[in-house]
Amino acid sequence: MTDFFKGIPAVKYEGTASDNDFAFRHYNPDEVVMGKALKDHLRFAAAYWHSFAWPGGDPFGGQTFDRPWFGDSMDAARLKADVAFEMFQILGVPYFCFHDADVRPEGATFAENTKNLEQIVDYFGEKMDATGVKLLWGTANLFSHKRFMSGAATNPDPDVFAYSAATIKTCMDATMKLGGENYVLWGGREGYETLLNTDMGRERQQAGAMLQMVVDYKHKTGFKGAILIEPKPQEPTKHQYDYDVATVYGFLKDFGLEGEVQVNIEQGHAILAGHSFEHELALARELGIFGSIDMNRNDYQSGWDTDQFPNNVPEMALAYYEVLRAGGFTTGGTNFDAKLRRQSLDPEDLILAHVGGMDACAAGLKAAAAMLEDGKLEAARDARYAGWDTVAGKALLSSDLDSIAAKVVADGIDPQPRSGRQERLENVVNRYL
Ligand code: XLS
Ligand code: NI
Ligand code: NI
Repeated sequence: MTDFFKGIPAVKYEGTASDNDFAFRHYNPDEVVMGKALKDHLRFAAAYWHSFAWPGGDPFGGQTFDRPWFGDSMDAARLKADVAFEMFQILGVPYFCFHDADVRPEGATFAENTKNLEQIVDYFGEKMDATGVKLLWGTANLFSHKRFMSGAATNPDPDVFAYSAATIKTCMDATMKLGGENYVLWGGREGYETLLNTDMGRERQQAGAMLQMVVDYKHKTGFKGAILIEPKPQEPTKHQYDYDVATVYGFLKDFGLEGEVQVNIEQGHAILAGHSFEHELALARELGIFGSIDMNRNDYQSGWDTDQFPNNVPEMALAYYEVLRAGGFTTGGTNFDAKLRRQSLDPEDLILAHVGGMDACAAGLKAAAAMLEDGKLEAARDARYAGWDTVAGKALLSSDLDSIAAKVVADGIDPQPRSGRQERLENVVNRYL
């Protein structure tokens, strides 16, 4: 045991009457909702990078957090792992997620990076066996080091493509060794700053080739997890290629990979793309590529990826409504890709941020389940489209313009506008919150 979280108890469910900061009010892991325990619906994961690797900097100032594991040695990396697994246990999160660069010191060479990663993976393996904590997903950090400043797969320099492919291989190996349930590709700097120096056609082909190699490696190694792309419209590059769910789907179709790759949708990225989170979730469901979520929000005034812990229950209810309509998670889960505010210095801030996020998600999911089970919203939706379930409605879709035109005249078709009843439906939603 380290003494980082000294005095902080394991967080338990105490119900809404509790006055204890270190308690869940809504997240009762074993409570059964729609035939499934809450913990199996939500499949919470803590993100290693923001909680343990981020020093608290912003564009105007550097490190604010003093963590005993900050440093570039294997001893520091092991101490970081000790503390991380202590946090997972205090919270009772069943999963975690990591990038290679979060967990191992940067080596002088590629081979040294790989050796450092392998050592930490073994260390994680022991800790996972001892605690029962599992890996939701692994990923490669192909954006922080300066070698990736012009992209990874989409870099103008083939050597960077090679270095990136090799790094992805080591991270997929690490993920497989730890029984990870997914492998995520977020296009960190896969985008451009200016078209004046960018060959977009080549960069797209390079990204497609890299993704094909990832899928081939999955099949070659027998990895059972899902490959997930995480869309984001901008930041760090001015224009990211994986802009949103629709863009990713177009890309997958172009390279024939729509049956092989799904999406990890982040709440804040959806907002940056000018969508709501539920729009992105619903579209992914309809396209058959829904995989997992990063449940961290942005500040609505600032316009960049502030990665705050989620706390807006009405928003989460609408999001989990779409997740439940998709049939819930299979390999995916709810990852807190969220960081503390840089003034939140204390170890207990890290715990309480997750407690609040987990509780808000649980409250949102329960509200969503109640909305779905009551069926009022679905009944209203069905009624709105009922015409399409009639024989005449169905026949339209396989007809042709000539026949339809003749029918409109013969039957005297004269459509009458009907209310969309939006406010009524919004009122219904508020009854569950
Ligand atoms: C950054 C992304 C990143 C991915 C993992 O905005 O959200 O944290 O989730 O590389
Ligand atoms: Ni993000
Ligand atoms: Ni993310």
